[in-house]
Amino acid sequence: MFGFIKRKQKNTATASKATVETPPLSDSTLTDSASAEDKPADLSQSLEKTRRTFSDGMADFFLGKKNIGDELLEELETRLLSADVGVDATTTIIDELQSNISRKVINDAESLHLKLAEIMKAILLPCEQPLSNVIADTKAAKPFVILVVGINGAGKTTSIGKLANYFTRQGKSVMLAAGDTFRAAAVEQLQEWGQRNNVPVITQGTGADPASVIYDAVESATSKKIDIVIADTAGRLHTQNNLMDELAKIKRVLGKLDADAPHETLIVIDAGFGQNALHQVQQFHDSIGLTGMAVTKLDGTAKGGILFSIAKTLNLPVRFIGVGEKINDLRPFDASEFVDALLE
Ligand SMILES: Nc1nc2c(ncn2[C@@H]2O[C@H](COP(=O)(O)OP(=O)(O)OP(=O)(O)O)[C@@H](O)[C@H]2O)c(=O)[nH]1
Ligand SMILES: [Mg+2]
Repeated sequence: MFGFIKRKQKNTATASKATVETPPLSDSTLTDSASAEDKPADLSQSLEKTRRTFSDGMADFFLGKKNIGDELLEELETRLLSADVGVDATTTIIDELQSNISRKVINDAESLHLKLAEIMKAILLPCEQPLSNVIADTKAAKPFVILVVGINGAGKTTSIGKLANYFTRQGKSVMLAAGDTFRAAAVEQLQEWGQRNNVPVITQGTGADPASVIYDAVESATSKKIDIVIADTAGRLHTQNNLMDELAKIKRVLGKLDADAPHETLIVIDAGFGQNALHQVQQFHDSIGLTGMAVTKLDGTAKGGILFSIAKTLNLPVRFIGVGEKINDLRPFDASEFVDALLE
């Protein structure tokens, strides 16, 4: 630990990258812009593209106009697969429906609808482990450090902006760390989110060492008794190995301040990537170890069934889902609400 601090002090003395804290705006500047965006999107409307993949053409079945039997199950199977529910989860759903039909537990459209919802919720439920519960734990670290990772364009920086909003609404104090020092304009993008949320942003500019930026942020948050630090990271470096090495270094360096930090390593994935997103998650998990996921852009894709694939193949909590570009379009993942919105 001491060796690191000595090295760091030496670096700081010679480095051209000074740490800068962009302070929050004054309260009066913020009120108008925050209240203008107060209305959260309606979930079933946001999930419309995926919902239509499920329900277009199924209305006759659900309204009881067609017989409940093999034809219906085949149709449903096709629809589940096209929404990227994946083979495993689809098989579970169809097999369970089949057995309930055989045992006459399902005998009309209503019982079919109810059972389908019940099976789908049961698949997703293990992924519903809200991050706010973890943070609310009396033993939770302060500051609670969230390291946000993922490939470029997945929605990391935007989700950090939304997360800052979510936590400040809960009365938590938040600080952001501009750890994407690779992409030009990434720092400014995060600073804008900081201003919109009225929270400070720690930066050292483009080209700085991300581990140093995030270390400084956590140190500053500790002295200011800030509740939560959310750190942005680059999505692309020259090679994928470079990226993983950089993320591993950030984790190592943070560990010198607090052996348990980062307390959450959150991967952001774009739902539109479908099954490919699963490979990404596995790769990051194998390299650096993840503790949770945020699945974004569910509003822009018909592949929202990816959540079921995630639940079946990855043993990781889905902390949040992103359903739009507005500041409050990120919500804690709720399995029951999600399935109801899909089957509405
Ligand atoms: N429709 C929609 N767009 C989103 C959502 N989340 C993020 N986006 C958009 O996705 C684009 C990329 O988002 P960023 O937050 O910049 O992605 P990033 O992962 O930080 O990308 P890099 O910094 O390049 O690694 C932006 O245009 C966002 O507005 C979402 O839930 N829904
Ligand atoms: Mg970014």
